[in-house]
Amino acid sequence: MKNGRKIALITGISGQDGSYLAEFLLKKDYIVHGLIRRASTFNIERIKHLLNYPHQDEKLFLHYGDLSDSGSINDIFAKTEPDEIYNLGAQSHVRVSFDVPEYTTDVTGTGVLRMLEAMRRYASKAKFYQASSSEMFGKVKETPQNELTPFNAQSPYGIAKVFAHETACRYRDAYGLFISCGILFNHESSRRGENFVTKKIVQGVAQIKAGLQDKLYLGNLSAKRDWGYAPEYVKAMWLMLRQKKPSDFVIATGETHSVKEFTEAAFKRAGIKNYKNYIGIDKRYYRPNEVNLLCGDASKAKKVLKWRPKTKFAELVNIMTDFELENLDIKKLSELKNKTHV
Ligand code: NAP
Ligand code: G4F
Repeated sequence: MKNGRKIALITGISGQDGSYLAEFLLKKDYIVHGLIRRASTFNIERIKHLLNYPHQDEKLFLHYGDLSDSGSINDIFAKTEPDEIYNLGAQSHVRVSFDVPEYTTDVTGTGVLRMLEAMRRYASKAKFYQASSSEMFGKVKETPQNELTPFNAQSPYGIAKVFAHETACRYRDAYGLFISCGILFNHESSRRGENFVTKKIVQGVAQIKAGLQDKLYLGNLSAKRDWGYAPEYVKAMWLMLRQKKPSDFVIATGETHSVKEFTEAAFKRAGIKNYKNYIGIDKRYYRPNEVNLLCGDASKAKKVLKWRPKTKFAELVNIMTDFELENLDIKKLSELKNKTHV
């Protein structure tokens, strides 16, 4: 605490969830510290609007560090003295984790161990949120999946998240630390990374609508996901740290839809008929192991956290598609105004 205000430390603050969470906590008058990586371009597009929020000092601070580097993590803990830690940083792309398995294991798995060790040494009274994932359920053993469903991870990413999750739970038991894990199912928004399927689809649809692209190439269209809306999911993270006791919670909508359904709905929203004419399959986007079906049961979160998903599939597709259509490059659009697929 500083001057009666809570201090939060967020890893992954430059990502989709980190940006929404930072916004949410700043509105609640937290002092927010974020860990960012050095990149050749300044990688804070999603949070740059928060840097002077709300035009006062002492609100948002960014620190260079890396989940692969214990020294930087320890320094940030010692320097910032957080009350709440939200560990969202990860190499979070499942397909890419097959290309860089060792790196993914180090950042997404061992990185969590580094964070927990730092917490044990420098912030043992703090509360810790671990970003666990429905990808841990992998080839699912039951449907829908809840907090007791056995894990069966299929990717280096999923396996790293299982390691991270189990380590977080054991640190909670062994050292009496307040550590809660949110097992979040897929959640999307206009801030979603461009190489995740929902964002790729809506961007492709907008480009096709504008005549800037002929076809959208995808991988496995039959995979099914439980897709929710990211801003609602970061509130659940915060609610988990408001409880008397730490625990694990599934956060999901309880609905599952295929990639094909998402694609069809996005083309429909853009007013493009015969969507199949604009879709191509590229096997490069297939994974060595696929997770065919995810569908979450968030009953525990509904009961204990009083959390509920508000935005369901159809509305999510509309929000994401409308954003891309509204943000099309107007100049290019006017050059191409005679082309139409409607
Ligand atoms: P995201 O947009 O990919 O953001 C990942 C964040 O981690 C970025 O800020 C990234 O920094 C940072 N990061 C990557 N490697 C790092 C490293 N070596 N050291 C420090 N930071 C690093 O992911 P997201 O969708 O916001 O997801 C947030 C967390 O929830 C992740 O842990 C993800 O695995 C997990 N999760 C996500 C979902 C989902 O559907 N979105 C579902 C379940 C769990 P750069 O900006 O520099 O790349
Ligand atoms: O959008 P995706 O890449 O997300 P995925 O693999 O489900 O992972 C996301 O959700 C996890 C939670 O379950 C998070 F933990 C993780 O960090 C990440 O946020 O792919 C969704 C589905 C897959 O089945 C994939 O095979 O879409 C299929 N797909 C089909 N064509 C594609 C494509 N995925 C991508 N990225 N690109 C395609 O062209």
